[in-house]
Amino acid sequence: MKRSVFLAVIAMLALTVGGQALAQTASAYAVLKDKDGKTVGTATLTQTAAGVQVAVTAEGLTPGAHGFHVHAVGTCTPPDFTSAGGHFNPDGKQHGLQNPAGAHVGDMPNLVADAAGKASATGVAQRATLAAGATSLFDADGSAVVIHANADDDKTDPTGNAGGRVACGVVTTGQLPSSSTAPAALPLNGIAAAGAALVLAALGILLRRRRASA
Ligand SMILES: [Cu+2]
Ligand SMILES: [Zn+2]
Repeated sequence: MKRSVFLAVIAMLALTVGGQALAQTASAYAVLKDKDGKTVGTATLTQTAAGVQVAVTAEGLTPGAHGFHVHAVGTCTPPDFTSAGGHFNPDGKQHGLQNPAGAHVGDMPNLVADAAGKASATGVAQRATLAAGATSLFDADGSAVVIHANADDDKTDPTGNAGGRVACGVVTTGQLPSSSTAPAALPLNGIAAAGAALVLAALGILLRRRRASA
């Protein structure tokens, strides 16, 4: 029986440590607020081979295209959100996905709002990482996700002529809190699956030992 308690403790430790590591490196989120502090959207950030995928849903936008970027500083001070700095640009390139001298790591395709002002899209901040490194979104001053008033022309350095900033959210490590409107969190399923596998393995060892001693 002592052994089973020991195994259970090991399994719980593995789950706790594994879960925290996943939450710190594999995913992040941002709650997007407008100049009045009202939540107008959320973004879920996931590490991929190409960079950091940013899945955003937002509402209350003017219909049409809106510039959408990762900005260099994780500070969103209303009403103009200039505190978030310029586009995240650790490589020292020019702005624009269509600029031959581009692009910023934080550049992503326009977010397009429907007639009701709702938008959802998935962009990738190319070469960005949630882990440590030269292109980490978790550098010393953090980073922010910003939605602009106008369309990004994908060419004009350094802003794409996307106009003012209408929503801003600080990139935060971990899972989107359940209090905000959250899409299904896949990494949590991964943690649950790893936990189930560990418990099954522990049970298997126990059964084998019982059989051997019987
Ligand atoms: Cu921007
Ligand atoms: Zn840019």
